[in-house]
Amino acid sequence: MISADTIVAPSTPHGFGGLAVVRLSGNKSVDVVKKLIPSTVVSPLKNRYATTASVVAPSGEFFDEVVVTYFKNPASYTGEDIVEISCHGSPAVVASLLTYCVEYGCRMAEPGEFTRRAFLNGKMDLIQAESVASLIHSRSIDAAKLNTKLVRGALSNNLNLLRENLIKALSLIEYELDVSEEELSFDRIDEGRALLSSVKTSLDKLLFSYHDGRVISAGARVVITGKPNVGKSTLLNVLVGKNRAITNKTPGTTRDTVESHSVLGGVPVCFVDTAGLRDTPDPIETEGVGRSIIERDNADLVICLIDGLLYPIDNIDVKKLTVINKVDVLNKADLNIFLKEHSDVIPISALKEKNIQSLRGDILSKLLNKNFRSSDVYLTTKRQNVAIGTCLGYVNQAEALWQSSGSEIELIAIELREALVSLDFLLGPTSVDVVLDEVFASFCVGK
Ligand SMILES: Nc1nc2c(ncn2[C@@H]2O[C@H](COP(=O)(O)OP(=O)(O)O)[C@@H](O)[C@H]2O)c(=O)[nH]1
Ligand SMILES: [Mg+2]
Repeated sequence: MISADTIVAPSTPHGFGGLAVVRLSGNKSVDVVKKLIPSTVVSPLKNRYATTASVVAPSGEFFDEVVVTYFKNPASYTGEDIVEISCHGSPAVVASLLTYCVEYGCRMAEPGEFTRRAFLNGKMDLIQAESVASLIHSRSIDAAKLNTKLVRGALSNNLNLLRENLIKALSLIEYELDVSEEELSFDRIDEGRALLSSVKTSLDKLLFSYHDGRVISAGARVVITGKPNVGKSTLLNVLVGKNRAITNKTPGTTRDTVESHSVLGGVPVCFVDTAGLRDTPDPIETEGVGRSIIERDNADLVICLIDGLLYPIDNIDVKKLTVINKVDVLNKADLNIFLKEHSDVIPISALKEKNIQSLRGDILSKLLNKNFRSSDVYLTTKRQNVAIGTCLGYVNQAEALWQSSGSEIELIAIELREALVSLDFLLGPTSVDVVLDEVFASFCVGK
């Protein structure tokens, strides 16, 4: 499918740099470039060659010395004719170049439109397309590696295998419905059951992978809460390795939430410092406390910080990581007694940076499952998780029906078709009938 419009957009971020890349895609790309770079009329762009050339402004004036690379359709990212122009990296140069392209017949691209076209032209499926976006936004090398794997089709291949097994199971049923007058034979019952059970195992494994996949790919929000003056802001600063939040012995110093990014064992973490939780007549601080509560409720992990000078403490919540601060100024004997009674509490000194490395390890083990292996394939988005969950629901129903009498085989077919539709949300639609025709082609005539 080739779109009517030829689109243009900067492919590099806004700002000053050595180079900026402006990309065109569509069947008018080469014509637009001919107007922009008159020398390409005489010596046409060569497919997959980078050429140094001069851009001339519509006024006829020399504009910029650029490098143009042409990717002829269909062997390009979008499947259409693409021209990439590397110009000098000033936002003013980029803006003018875009204006000229529009003047010569391009339209400014919508967000994600290049990748959308790549999908529509069969260059990638939906998982690959959304992983391109996640790859671009990766905040750690592990996140980038995971998303690269998905862009290259690791999850799609996995799901295509599942799809094939579902279609095989469906073909057994369809065969019974179309051809056979008998009830499902025992061989076919066993074969179908085995297929469904293997599909179920794989779907379960994928669903389980979502938690870690999301945390690695999108990152985690770790919120530091506690009463005023316990050392939350000091802890934020030490965890992110910079003096981000103001710390002071005056209680109620932090009012707004303060965020700072860091990478912890491959997981991109956004640490959030919050206003200390207390009742206060100050309306600004009260607003801060309200924000703390919202942050706490939306966190992937809450670090509940307590002040060692103020214990005994109350309400240790097992779902949080409870950390006792200021151990540098605590009586050692008292602290040891306390830790014996509260073995889950992690002792630190944010100020003296004591036990911080071990706290980082504890945070990481709360964020990721124990058996996380970066070599495995993971679901990374909610959309994938929902589609796989839906698919599993239908497979479970199909399996339950499969156990009961042969008279209900039409119902099994309905469930299996629905299961396949839920995979279409990830892989793009494949007509089940087309695939079934293929499956039936392998059956002998008369069988
Ligand atoms: N002795 C000691 N003082 C600390 C420690 N952590 C923070 N403080 C001090 O406690 C006070 C309050 O710290 P701050 O980080 O602003 O607390 P917040 O109100 O919870 O954000 C400051 O004077 C810090 O220097 C620690 O580990 N040991
Ligand atoms: Mg603070």
